Amino acid sequence: MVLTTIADGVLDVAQGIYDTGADLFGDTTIRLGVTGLARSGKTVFITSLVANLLDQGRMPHLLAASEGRIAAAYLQPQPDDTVPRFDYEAHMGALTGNPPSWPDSTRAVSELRVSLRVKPNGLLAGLQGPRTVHLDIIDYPGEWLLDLGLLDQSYDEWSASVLSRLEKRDSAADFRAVLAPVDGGGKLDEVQAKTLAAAFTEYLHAARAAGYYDCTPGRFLLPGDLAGSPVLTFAPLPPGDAPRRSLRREMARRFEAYKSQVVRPFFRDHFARIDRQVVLVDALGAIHNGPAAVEDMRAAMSEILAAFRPGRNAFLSQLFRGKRVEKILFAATKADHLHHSQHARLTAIMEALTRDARDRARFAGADTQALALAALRATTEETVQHDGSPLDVVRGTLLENGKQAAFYPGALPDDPAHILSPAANGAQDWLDGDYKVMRFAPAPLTLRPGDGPPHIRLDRAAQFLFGDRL
Ligand SMILES: Nc1nc2c(ncn2[C@@H]2O[C@H](COP(=O)(O)OP(=O)(O)OP(=O)(O)O)[C@@H](O)[C@H]2O)c(=O)[nH]1
Ligand SMILES: [Mg+2]
Repeated sequence: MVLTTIADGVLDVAQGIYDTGADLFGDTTIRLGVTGLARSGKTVFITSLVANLLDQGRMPHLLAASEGRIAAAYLQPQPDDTVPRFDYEAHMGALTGNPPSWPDSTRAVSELRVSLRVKPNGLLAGLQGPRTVHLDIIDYPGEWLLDLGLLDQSYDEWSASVLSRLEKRDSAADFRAVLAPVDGGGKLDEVQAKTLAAAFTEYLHAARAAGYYDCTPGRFLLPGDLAGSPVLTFAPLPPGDAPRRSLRREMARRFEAYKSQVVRPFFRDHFARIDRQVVLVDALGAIHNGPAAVEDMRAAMSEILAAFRPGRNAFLSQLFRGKRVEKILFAATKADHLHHSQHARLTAIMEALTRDARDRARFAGADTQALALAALRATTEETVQHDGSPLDVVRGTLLENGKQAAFYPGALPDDPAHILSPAANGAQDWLDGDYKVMRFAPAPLTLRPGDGPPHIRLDRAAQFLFGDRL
């Protein structure tokens, strides 16, 4: 009797440890996913977050840091041997170089482990020594999440939806011309298949450059080591017969191979193991590109976020088996382009942009928050006189010519509906004027010992994402 009670108790403790992600040595592991569409700021976010965890002088809102409980922070070999390491040193080297530059664009998934020795707080403070918390940060392109939608579609369904979308797009003119004479029921010709796939890939690049986000299959844009392989050598075809050895039959087969050999493994090996997630959004960039870009981004965001509702998809539900992403942060990046007097408006736009998706994620039990941040602050704020009245501007070094400039991007509306409604209604231009963006170079850094790079609200993001586990 006594024995079983004790044994059960031991099991309970073991189960409790398992639930908090701790292993038998008492170490806790948190897997933090960082995603967002291309150029949304993932690499800069991770680099600055890691630098600010190694030196916590600028992290007052990360409670464990401000309470002085982080005894040590260091980089360690990551646990996954087959995933490329996030090249922290090279990215940090670029940001702190002379002159500083932005890190190169990254094309695939990568991972980094930061380990923290954390002293307990509260009642346990005097009784226990420090614990180790491993933060495994995984950088992956948001475009890969868009591929989840492919799993529910047959090749014909996918073709029909892609072809109807690209009918109206100028960026697809070349692909339409290549496609027009093709007979999908005819015999497979590898040269023709390649030509079609290449023209389709070019269209996807052009569409993305034009501000569209619905550019799947994601690996066509970011092929990595799959470039040129059959899983990436297909394109949509109009409906019709698909006899044996026909082009259409082979395209459909490759589409299925893409799903089973590219999409599913990503979700299984990376996505399903994430505990906490930050989704980065270059909302200012989209606003600058106009209403169509905002609406398109909103649609892409809600597609992306569908991946966080495992119930929607049989394959995902099976992968997650009741486990869930516990917290999701939606962050508008590059907020240093705006004077802080406008940050609340940017946050409100971010909240509105992701409202649908956030309501559903909350329903699935995840804790969500929206925030405007700058992972690396490249500007300073000032107030200038303009036409006799004060104007809040930011000042920085322009990327294009290295000159100093004061910049006023336009006033974001108090009510996010003024951005989202014209976008949803297909407006061509903003009614109330233009929103500009400028690209600033990173500012030269002279860091005091103990300080990481300057940022805006990165500490609040960290507190929301994993502060509760430190
Ligand atoms: N001013 C400012 N610009 C930023 C900030 N973060 C990113 N940027 C700009 O956005 C660009 C893209 O940032 P990255 O971190 O490389 O974006 P990414 O999402 O990793 O991009 P890909 O790897 O190409 O998908 C940078 O080159 C900068 O110009 C920031 O905090 N402040
Ligand atoms: Mg990157």
